[in-house]
Amino acid sequence: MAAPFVSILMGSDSDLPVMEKTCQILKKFDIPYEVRIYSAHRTPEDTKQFVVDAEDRGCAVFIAGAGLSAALPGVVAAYTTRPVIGVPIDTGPLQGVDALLSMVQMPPGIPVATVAIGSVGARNAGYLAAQMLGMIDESLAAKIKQERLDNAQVIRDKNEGLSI
Ligand code: RP5
Repeated sequence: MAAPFVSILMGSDSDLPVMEKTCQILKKFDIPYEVRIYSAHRTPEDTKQFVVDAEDRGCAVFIAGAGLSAALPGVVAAYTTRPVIGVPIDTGPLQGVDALLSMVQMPPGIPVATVAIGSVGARNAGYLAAQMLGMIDESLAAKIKQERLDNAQVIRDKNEGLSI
């Protein structure tokens, strides 16, 4: 059976600089992923077909980034029972607050695990997906734990180096 993978969707190629941060995290943990541009508003039928097909092919977690009136993660969540993580993109006059509220206010029964606006959220989307896959992959879970230990040591070392 093929390894479970993550499908990353974004509403526009203009979202790519932010969503690349998600890819970097998945790459670091050797998690297979695919990246596609699908818009809930501009290509609704294609979006539905992609989600249904990706689930059939073994997608374990969907990550969807979108800006403005960001319907994409919610639409993805409507067509799958796999976990969906939403990344609000910091674009437009409201700088992602509009996208954040669109994603976080899902109706009961159709959740979207919404992370922070922009690059920080995009990175955490990668970590969250990794932790989900870590539930069925012990070596992945061990890598994530080791990174936490390493990061804690970096803070301790910084304390040692403080000179004020
Ligand atoms: C959203 O509209 C996209 O996710 C993007 O954040 C925003 C602007 O899209 P473009 O006009 O740059 O294609 O649907």
